[in-house]
Amino acid sequence: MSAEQTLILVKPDGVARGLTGEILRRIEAKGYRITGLRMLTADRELLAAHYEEHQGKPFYEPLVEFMSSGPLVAVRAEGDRVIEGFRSLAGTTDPTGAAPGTIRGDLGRDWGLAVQQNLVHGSDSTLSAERELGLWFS
Ligand code: RTP
Ligand code: MG
Repeated sequence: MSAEQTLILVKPDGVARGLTGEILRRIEAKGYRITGLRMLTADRELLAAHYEEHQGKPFYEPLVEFMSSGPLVAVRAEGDRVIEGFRSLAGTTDPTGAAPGTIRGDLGRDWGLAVQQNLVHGSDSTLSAERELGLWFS
């Protein structure tokens, strides 16, 4: 049986702030294996597919704007229950409310910004992990 896989993104704020290493360190320290790594600047087409479920929402445009604003790092990570486990490492969407000890709680910012710059994305189900890994690691 192959281990579960998930798609993690270190968003442009994480790369710009020099937190890529710290975020990868937390993923590995937890015991997950990094099996794919890519740095790229995402175009609107890729982001439209990635954020399909959010199209039409008020934060969609600023989100795509932010996500295409600079390089990001796409990570394929593997491990037992890694999808749920990474969401837990990341903390809640809103960095102000995210628990200390989580990536967003310790390092994320959301004040004075058009959209939450919450450092990371993690797939939220096996179905979305499969879909998103296909987009970023085809
Ligand atoms: P992600 O997809 O990035 O792992 O984050 P998530 O599941 O916690 O959040 P989701 O609801 O999927 O939203 C995707 C990203 O959109 C931005 N967002 N801003 N009201 C807002 O300003 C708002 N809501 C969502 C965040 O960057 C969020 O991570
Ligand atoms: Mg999400």
